[in-house]
Amino acid sequence: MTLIFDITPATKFQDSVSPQEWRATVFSWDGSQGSAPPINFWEGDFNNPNTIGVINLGSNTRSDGKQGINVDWGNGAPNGDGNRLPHDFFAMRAYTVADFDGSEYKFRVRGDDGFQILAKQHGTNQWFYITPQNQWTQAYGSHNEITSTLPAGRYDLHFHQYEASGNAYLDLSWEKVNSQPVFDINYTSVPNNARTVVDDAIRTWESKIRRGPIGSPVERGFQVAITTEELGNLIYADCNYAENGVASLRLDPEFFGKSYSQQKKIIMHELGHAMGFGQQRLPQYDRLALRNQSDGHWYFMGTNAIALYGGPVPLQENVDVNNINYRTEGGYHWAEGDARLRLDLMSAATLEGYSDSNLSFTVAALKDMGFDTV
Ligand SMILES: [Ca+2]
Ligand SMILES: [Ca+2]
Ligand SMILES: [Zn+2]
Repeated sequence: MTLIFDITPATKFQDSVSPQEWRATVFSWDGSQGSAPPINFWEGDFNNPNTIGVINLGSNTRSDGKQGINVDWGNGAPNGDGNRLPHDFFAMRAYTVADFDGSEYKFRVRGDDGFQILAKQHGTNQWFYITPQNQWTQAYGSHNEITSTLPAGRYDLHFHQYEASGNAYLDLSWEKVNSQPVFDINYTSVPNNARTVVDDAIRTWESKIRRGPIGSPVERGFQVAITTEELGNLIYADCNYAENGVASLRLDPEFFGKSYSQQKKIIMHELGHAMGFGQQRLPQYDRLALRNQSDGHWYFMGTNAIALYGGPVPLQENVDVNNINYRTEGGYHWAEGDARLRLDLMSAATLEGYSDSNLSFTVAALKDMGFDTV
């Protein structure tokens, strides 16, 4: 007699998956054809002849709270599902919904055996490659860290992964790169009645400056320590350059007798010094504030400021204040005698009320110094 085995072809299956979970289509691949499956192993998706089925890899929020996935199947099959899935020579194409806000994100990934990370923007269907396009990346030991800036929007964040033999795992996460605030204020002994105006001045500066000169101590933000101190007649405040990442802003008791608008201008002005305006110890300023050899006067020589002014921008040579020992001679304010510069924020006279329209020469100079201005 002949015994006939009725071989039932494996039935492809599709488990249900929500958008906040990882939907993975699992494929088999032929290990005799090479050490890794072809990069386009997934083409046709569910209709590919090597497709085994669609599984749910779980939430896209990991147990550590990060976005991504962290699975380790050891020697076993994905999800420990040895009834339906192989433990070697499989590959998968998985995706979940992810939102990005247009800023920098850091992706961290390690996997066994190889992987590819890519994202498809909803709406445009445009692809973005987090790891290099059309190739497998491997990182068995420490994580690969990749910084990527995707246009703001919603995406299907994909990973492809293959397993030859032995262990299989994938540890993938992404998070926003923390950018420090430009000003990180440390109120040491400043009275409460100055906090509102200080916060206001800082918010105003932060709306105009994204970051300091690359490589400078104020590139990615700095601290300002605020104290009150007797500074002398007609000196309302002073501030050094945040050379070591910390600036000391001192407020004279006279400061508190000024109007809100005057106080704001004074604080804005002193924070300009904290960032390096007029500070010869900041090379990005010092190289642009120069004494003209033929007329003996000081000028600011940055191209943006020159374009705005229509020539070298005159700097104040002597300021009628004393005991400012961290400045050196010449060139640390706009020339007060110049009608167009007199009201600008970084002229030495600061007793007018603050106005957003009196910032143009100062902002042009910061741009010349390498600040990323808005
Ligand atoms: Ca395995
Ligand atoms: Ca392996
Ligand atoms: Zn000043």
